[in-house]
Amino acid sequence: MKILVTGGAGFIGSNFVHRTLATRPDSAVTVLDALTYAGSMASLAGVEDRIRFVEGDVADEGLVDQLVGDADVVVHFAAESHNDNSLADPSPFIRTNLIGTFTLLEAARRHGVRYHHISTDEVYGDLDLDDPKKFTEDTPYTPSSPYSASKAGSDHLVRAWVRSFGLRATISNCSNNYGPRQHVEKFIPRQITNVIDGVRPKLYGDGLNVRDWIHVDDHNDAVWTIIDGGRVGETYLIGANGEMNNRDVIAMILEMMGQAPDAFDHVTDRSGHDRRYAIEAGKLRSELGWTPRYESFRDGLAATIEWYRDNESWWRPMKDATEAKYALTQKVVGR
Ligand code: NAD
Ligand code: TDX
Repeated sequence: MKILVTGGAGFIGSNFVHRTLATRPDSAVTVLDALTYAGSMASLAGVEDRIRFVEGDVADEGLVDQLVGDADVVVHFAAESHNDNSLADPSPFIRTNLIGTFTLLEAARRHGVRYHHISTDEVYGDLDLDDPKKFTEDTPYTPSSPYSASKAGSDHLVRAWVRSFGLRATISNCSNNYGPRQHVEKFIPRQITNVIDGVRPKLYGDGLNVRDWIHVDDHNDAVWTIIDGGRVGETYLIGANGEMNNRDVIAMILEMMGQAPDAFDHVTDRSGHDRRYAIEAGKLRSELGWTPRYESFRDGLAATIEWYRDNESWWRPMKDATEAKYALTQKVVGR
């Protein structure tokens, strides 16, 4: 199968490429990635010789047309992905997440190519901490940030292309991923690398915000399950019952790294900060038989800490610039 992976030099996309080559060695993988601040060839180390890498923009119509025309399936990971950045400057989010998706959809329509769209649970807004409900495929869209609104818009484009043009597409909306090769701007890698550097972890607001954690390999296995067996036109939520509040995650990281569980700083809260995400993945489990392999968040987190300890050369080049950016907007407000 010839697979076009957009965003394959980013966190989830690069893990998808590694996993695809390990589990489906006959696949012909092409990666299209613009190598923004979030993309790195180092994330494809060890497989560069087994893939075709194209540096380019998903909003480049001519390039996208050529690459999509040569594929059996497109898996679209490329995006501007960080909420904090979308608050500082929404414009690249509109261009990449909306115009980029539109460009890919048009090419997939012209060439009749199967398309899988990678999206997020953030399109559903947030839940109260004591709400017994979780997000399902029927939850209304109420995105909070420029990032989540741009992802919501891209999902709507996909649905319109299915209904109006008969595009053979599926969508998945996944919860928060963790694992190797995640940019140090994101919550878990930021705290792990801070502790390695002797810096106190940084908690936004009261830290009671809940995220529903899933290992990146479980996400990517679910994506393959949907490409293989999902019904065209359908949306599948992906999650692994990993709800935990940020304060508890920081305490776990500190404890696993030999520090006191309260050795963190409270910093300025994120504007519009979503309170809680929680996924009900029953449709994916019952219809397609998917189950996560990582049963213990603690074990997955321990392996992730180990990866950052062993791969400082991967994250060191991005650490100072990331913290310098945060320093412009975040102040320590308590200990
Ligand atoms: P990431 O920021 O780590 O990687 C994004 C990749 O896309 C980078 O390699 C970057 O260079 C590339 N890219 C950005 N703009 C591009 C453009 N215009 N053209 C081509 N390439 C471009 O992101 P991630 O965390 O790996 O997220 C991947 C996808 O998964 C995104 O669509 C995101 O919305 C979705 N998602 C992420 C999570 C999560 O927890 N990280 C959860 C659910 C869904
Ligand atoms: O230093 C921090 N301290 C902190 O308390 C950072 C960077 C984050 N946080 C909080 C904010 C969130 O409640 O941790 C939580 C997780 O933050 P992020 O890693 O920025 O993720 P989130 O905003 O939840 O979005 C992530 O999951 C859904 C991905 O970045 C998105 O791409 C995905 O769609």
